Amino acid sequence: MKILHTADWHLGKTLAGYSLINDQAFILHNLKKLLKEENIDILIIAGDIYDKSVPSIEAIRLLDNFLYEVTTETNVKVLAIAGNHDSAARLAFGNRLYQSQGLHIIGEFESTLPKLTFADDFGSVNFFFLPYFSLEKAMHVFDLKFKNLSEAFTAIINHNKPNIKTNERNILIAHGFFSYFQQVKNAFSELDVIDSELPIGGMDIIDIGPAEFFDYIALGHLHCAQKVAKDHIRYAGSLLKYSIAEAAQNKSVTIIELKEKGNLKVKTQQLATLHDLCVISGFIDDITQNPQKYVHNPADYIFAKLKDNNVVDGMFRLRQVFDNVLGLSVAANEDINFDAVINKELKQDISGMFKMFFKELTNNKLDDEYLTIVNDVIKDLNK
Ligand SMILES: [Mn+2]
Repeated sequence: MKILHTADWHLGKTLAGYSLINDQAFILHNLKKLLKEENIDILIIAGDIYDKSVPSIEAIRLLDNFLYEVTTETNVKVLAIAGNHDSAARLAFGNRLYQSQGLHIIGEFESTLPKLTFADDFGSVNFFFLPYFSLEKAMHVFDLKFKNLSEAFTAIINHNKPNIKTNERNILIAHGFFSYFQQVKNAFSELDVIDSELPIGGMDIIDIGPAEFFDYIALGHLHCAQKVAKDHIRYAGSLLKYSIAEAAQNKSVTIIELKEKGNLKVKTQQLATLHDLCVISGFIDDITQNPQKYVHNPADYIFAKLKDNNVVDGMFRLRQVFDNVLGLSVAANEDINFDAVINKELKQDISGMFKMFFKELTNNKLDDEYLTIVNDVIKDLNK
């Protein structure tokens, strides 16, 4: 059985005012081609399918078309869960009807995880659906108090264990911030730290340990493709680069080839995109005179880290050479040591703080005439 694992599509997302809908349509078209080329049996979408709980019409149309084409043109079964960006109830609309078409969308979290079984030459493969859940939701569903999400997740796994045939192949689809606490514990054991001092068990991070017996865990939420300590526990990463911080990441989908129990092959595959997202660094004059030196496709999404200290019309000048400029930063602001500034500010009076604030915003000194006005205002306020 061949499974393609993706997550975090964030359909309908905008980036600095630019709609990414054409980029998303382009990459979904390529994903559909890949499903056919690779003879994929199962497509997993591990949550955050939409960017907003009430998605845009364009985003709904794009998903509707994609799902229609995949389920009618191929034999691929689509298995999807809701992420924290999705509205569980809205995403699940029609799901009982769609199941007969090979489309399984699980929106709402339930204590007994919905299970779906497919067979191949090696026997049964069971898929378990764990959509995004909050601590409150887990406590409500179980009618129990949990200290954190990790405790709730352990309860979910223990509750479902009797339904899991461990001699068969089992796959968990989940959305959340998972980590492997045992690895952290091992790293700290050398430092002679007692359990209660470990920097783990935070409210939001969930220990995947109790679920490691699954043959594969298809995760969504973190946008960088990665394994979680073990090769069979993986984040597929987002479909596209969705923030400037993701500019250096290689986006991919994950393909899993399941053979007999205990035998699986995992690989990642990149998909062609309409535009790349690039962070470039240089002086404004050089960038605008030699744009090809910085970006090979002028239509890419560009964020410019300018080495100049002060640029008045930077965005205007960048937009004359690049189609899609997301923003810029200037060297003067880059170099500010904010901790030092804050500590210094705390020791200053209000007019001193205002002088620094003014300098930070404008890169100019507040002249005496204005300073007198500011001081008068402060005096008035103090009365
Ligand atoms: Mn998420």
